[in-house]
Amino acid sequence: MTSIYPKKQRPIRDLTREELIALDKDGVICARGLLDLGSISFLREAIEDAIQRLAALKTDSFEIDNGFSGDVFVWKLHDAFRDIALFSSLPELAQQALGVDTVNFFYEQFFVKRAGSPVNTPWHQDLTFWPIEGSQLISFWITLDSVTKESSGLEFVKGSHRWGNRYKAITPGVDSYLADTDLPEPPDINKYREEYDVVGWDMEPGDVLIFGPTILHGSSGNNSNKNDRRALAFRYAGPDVIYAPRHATMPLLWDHGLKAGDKLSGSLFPQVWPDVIESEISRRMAGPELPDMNLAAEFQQKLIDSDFGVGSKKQSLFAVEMPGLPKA
Ligand SMILES: O=C(O)CCC(=O)C(=O)O
Repeated sequence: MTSIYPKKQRPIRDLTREELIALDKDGVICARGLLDLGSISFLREAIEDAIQRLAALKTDSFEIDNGFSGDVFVWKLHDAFRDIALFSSLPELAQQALGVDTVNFFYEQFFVKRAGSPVNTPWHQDLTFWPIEGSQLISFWITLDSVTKESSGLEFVKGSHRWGNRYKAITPGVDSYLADTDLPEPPDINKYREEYDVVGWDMEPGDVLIFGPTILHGSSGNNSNKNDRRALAFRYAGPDVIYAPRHATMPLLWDHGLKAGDKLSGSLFPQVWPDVIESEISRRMAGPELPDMNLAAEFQQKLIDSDFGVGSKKQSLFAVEMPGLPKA
């Protein structure tokens, strides 16, 4: 049967055996020339449009001053993000990187640091931010601009995906709610750089960083005074990844119907490989889906109850005023 949805794009090249071996061993690779420049210019337009629209909607909870902006799950609102997430070559590349039979989309996130933005991304692992568990997770970090270490190229501690440690989740701007765990702080990589195998690459649009959920990574502020650094991460999951809600993890503001222990699936985490499933994506294909205001209110109430709400001493970056909810 022919699909009524956009045709899946094939990768312009497959991941090579050498790249897959290096990904397993080092925990990260820079895959050169993996995306076509058409997709990059599509994303450039989309990201600027998304930033404008999100600013107007005032839903951008990750917006921090100083030339940094970021957001998550923009694919629910913006069709260009949706089409890259579901129908670009990324699902097939995720299948190659994970070596699994089925792939679900987890979410995407953008990190824009305008020229001169001092906002750094502290060293962190991704898995501790997320209300999930599992090992079959892969992120594709896509730059829309030429990027060097000076302009906030992402750096990694090679091999740290194998250390077996979990560290406190520390975000740009250092969110108090996400850091509210007994986990230890990540090691001070910047202070003791020579003790670690730190790796980073100068990149051109089309090059993609591919990495797993437990590798330590981070970036400086954008110290270039002329080049913006606009990056997006698209993240995919294999079948061993389950929903595992915990305190101090990224809120999910769209109804997903999953219970703790369920495999990621459904309308928030749709299957994308070998094919999309119509019942999972038909609502989104019919139009944008705004965050569920009841879930947003529930999350704000949780922040208030645990002393991270608007006006509290520990106020989280996620805290926003909502009608009907008390302030601290
Ligand atoms: O772009 C950045 O500075 C952070 C990216 C990141 O931490 C990620 O994609 O997991």
